[in-house]
Amino acid sequence: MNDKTALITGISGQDGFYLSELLLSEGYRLHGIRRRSGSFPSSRVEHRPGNHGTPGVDVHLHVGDLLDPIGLRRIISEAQPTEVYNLAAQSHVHASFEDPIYTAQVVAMGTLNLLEALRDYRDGTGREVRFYQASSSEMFGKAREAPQNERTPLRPRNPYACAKVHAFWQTVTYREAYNLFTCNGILYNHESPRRGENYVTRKITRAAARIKLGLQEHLYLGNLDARRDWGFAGDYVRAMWLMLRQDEPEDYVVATGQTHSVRELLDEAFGLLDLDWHDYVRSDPRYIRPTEPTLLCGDASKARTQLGWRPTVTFAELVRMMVEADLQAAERDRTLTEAGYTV
Ligand code: NAP
Ligand code: F7E
Repeated sequence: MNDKTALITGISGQDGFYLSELLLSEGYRLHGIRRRSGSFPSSRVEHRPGNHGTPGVDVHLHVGDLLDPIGLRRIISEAQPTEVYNLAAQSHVHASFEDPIYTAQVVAMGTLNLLEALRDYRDGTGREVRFYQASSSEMFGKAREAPQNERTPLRPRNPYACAKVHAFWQTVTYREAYNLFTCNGILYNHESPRRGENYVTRKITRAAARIKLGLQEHLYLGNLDARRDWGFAGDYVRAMWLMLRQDEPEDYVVATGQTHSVRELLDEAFGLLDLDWHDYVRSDPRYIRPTEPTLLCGDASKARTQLGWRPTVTFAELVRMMVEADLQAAERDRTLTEAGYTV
């Protein structure tokens, strides 16, 4: 594939940011889909290279929505992508209990809209397109074994995970039925300074920084005993890209293989700022979920051997990176607050 043109749905999200950086550094022409009502212009998209005509940087942002199949077809025929990365989703698990139908529409039907548009594009033009689907460890849900790998049965435990299971099997089906090059990356939690503020890692690192600078008094959390296999988003988008570089399309688990509890995350983040989290953290039952997965811990042996992928950032390094970024942001907020602005 000499003509490297990628289309990213969900480009304004965390992974969209890191994947854009990677693909631009690999010399891709880049097309991204952003929602009209979404976070644009915003710091999550606006700062990106190419938006303001940076010489030598080829990025085109399209207004679109996974729920608009006609718009998707128009964007695909304009972009003529050789690779499509489907990162768009209502990706918050707790929110999916509150908005199950919307979550299913975006995550399940949205993915199907995209696959159908790609199948017709390929059949109509004869151009091959490779497709990455952002599948999730949440699909393993009530797993009976840990660590999980590509052969572990899917037992989803929340509306988000059920919708991801639908999208997962559609991605497999389009590979087997229509000979499309489609891959599922079954990714475990991956975080970064660009993580949304309502996911537990970022909620904690941001609060720790703001408490340190006197901008916040308390932090309200749910289940502190929950454990996750947390890695760095910058590492994980590399695995996505590597999957589409293989001769055959397959599905891969991407994980660190190590888990930590929310308590350990608190120890690490507050400890970096010489704070004792017990003095600040309060329990709020609103953040407790109706169900939690059993132990989600990934076995990424296949990604290691076939893709040559491995994580480069440890849990402690990840938390440090996030705390440092949030401390800088909090310092900016404090300066603005002291100057009389509301932040
Ligand atoms: P994220 O930060 O929540 O980004 C999701 C993106 O999807 C945002 O850009 C959002 O746009 C966009 N979006 C939402 N609904 C849309 C719609 N109807 N049409 C078009 N775009 C829409 O998620 P992330 O952490 O980058 O994750 C990327 C993908 O990987 C998601 O599919 C997620 O479910 C999956 N995943 C994530 C993890 C993880 O730990 N991060 C693990 C496994 C799988 P707005 O900015 O307009 O809201
Ligand atoms: O929760 C517990 C919560 O919302 C992690 C998404 O990217 O990864 C993410 O889903 C744990 C849960 O991520 C709070 O109960 C306690 O056990 O950061 P989270 P998630 O649900 O694991 C998967 C792989 C995805 O695919 C998703 O798209 O932390 N927890 N107290 C809390 N969680 C939140 N959000 N807020 C709390 O106050």
